[in-house]
Amino acid sequence: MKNWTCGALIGPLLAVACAEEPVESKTAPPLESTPPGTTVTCDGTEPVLESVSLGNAGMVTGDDGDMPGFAIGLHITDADGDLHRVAADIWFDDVLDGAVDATGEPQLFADYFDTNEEACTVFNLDFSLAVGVNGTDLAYNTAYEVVAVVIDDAGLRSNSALGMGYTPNEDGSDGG
Ligand SMILES: [Ca+2]
Ligand SMILES: [Ca+2]
Repeated sequence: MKNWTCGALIGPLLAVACAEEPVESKTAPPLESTPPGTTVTCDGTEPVLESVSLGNAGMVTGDDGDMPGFAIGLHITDADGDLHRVAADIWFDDVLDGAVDATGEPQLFADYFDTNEEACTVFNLDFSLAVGVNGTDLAYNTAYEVVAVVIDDAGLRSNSALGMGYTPNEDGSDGG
């Protein structure tokens, strides 16, 4: 299992930066190494988004300085192990009805992130986006429903999954 945290800002200047959390790797043993320049195709199974969890990501730094971060955690599995590169589409709303309209363009697109793991060896991935809360695109201390779809290295899309949680307060303390 690998855990990754990415910072993201909603808005026209969307930026996503990721860092590996210092957790023990429990992924399967590496397969044969891949010659440089070779495009690897895994077995072509679709990723499965097991759950979406929301919480407080702590303070994140954006163009306007530090702001509280809304953590969107994605727990992903994929039988063909091609979670070594993943991307995600994310939609959200603040109407708590158990659904989010995900038919239009995603409000947040986490572009492909490379774990630098060997191709076809990442079967489980916890991927966390830290989204800056500025009080306008996302309100402080407000319950949101979030729907995400993840995309594996081959471009195959997962099921959509929904989570609900509170954005942090303006001072970064837990909302709710
Ligand atoms: Ca796959
Ligand atoms: Ca809703």
